Amino acid sequence: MHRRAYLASVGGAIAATSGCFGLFEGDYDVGMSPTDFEPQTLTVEAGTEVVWKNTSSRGHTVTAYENAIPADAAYFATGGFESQAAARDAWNTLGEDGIIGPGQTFSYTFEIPGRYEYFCIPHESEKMFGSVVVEE
Ligand SMILES: [Cu+2]
Repeated sequence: MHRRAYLASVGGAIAATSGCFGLFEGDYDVGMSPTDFEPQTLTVEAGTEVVWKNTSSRGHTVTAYENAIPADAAYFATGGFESQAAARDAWNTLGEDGIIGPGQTFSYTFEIPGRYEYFCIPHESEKMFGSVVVEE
């Protein structure tokens, strides 16, 4: 069973009442402004599917830092790349491969506890970083 993370940044009481149909149930867990992931840090339980949505008008990526995820976790990146180098290469040589356009989503299910750091390739220099903390 995979659980969706629903707005971890709101209070527990509100989140608890959102159920299957509540006002606060979004269709994503992490939004993307022009230069930030929101929230920048999301904490979920193991087995949670996290959905990112590009809520801005700029193209972004969700690209894991392969040395900043748990050792036995699967690498993840928009575009389905299997390594950080492959994701960067594709972006640079294939023309923004792996991009998430405005309104598009990406999801990844976090099975292994630990801390996962990721970034957006085109806005790394603008410090567009995020992290997901996965608890047992
Ligand atoms: Cu970006």
